[in-house]
Amino acid sequence: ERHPLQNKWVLWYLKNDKQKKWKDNLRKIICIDTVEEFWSVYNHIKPPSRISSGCDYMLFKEGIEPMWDDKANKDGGRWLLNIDKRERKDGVLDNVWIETLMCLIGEVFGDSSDDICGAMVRNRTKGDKISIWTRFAKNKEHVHKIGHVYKEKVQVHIHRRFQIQYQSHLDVAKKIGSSSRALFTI
Ligand code: M7G
Repeated sequence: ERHPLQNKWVLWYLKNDKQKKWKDNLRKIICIDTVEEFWSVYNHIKPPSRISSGCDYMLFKEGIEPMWDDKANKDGGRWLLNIDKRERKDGVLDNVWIETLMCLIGEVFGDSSDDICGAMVRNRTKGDKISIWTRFAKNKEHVHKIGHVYKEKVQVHIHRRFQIQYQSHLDVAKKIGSSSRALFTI
């Protein structure tokens, strides 16, 4: 029996090859449109804690590329969660990532779910990160709803006080990277 997901999702992988441009390191792995397919893919690939440093996984709605200049992302932003390196041994990164994937495919954001574009996880020596990308940074109501629901969901896995920050892709792209200004913090 097959249980279709409400949306079709594409899993992407970003390889860390510094010789190449960012976009040339991006690979589409597979399109996922049933619950069964989701678990078979999930069980088949390495968890984010075990991919090489500098690599990313992304899960985005079919038709949206996991980059700032896609038309669905250009006016959007991300809720960013920094995960402390010391939490690695407790499995926090992998647990929060699967929770994040469940939020996406489970469409837990109610009438704000349409504003979801996707999510990514970055394995970095300087500190791992997970982010949820939303369509319109100016759509405060949806941005807040998504942030609050998301924080509540991941809270279960993080045994410390933490905050998540919302940044527009425009600000991030203009860079000073992760230190770009946050529009909202919760
Ligand atoms: P990072 O250390 O993975 O994340 O660097 P941080 O900046 O949040 O700390 C991200 C880097 O990847 C950026 O500085 C860009 O060079 C590149 N990059 C990331 N994204 C999502 C894009 C994108 O959408 N387009 C392009 N051209 N580069 C990107």
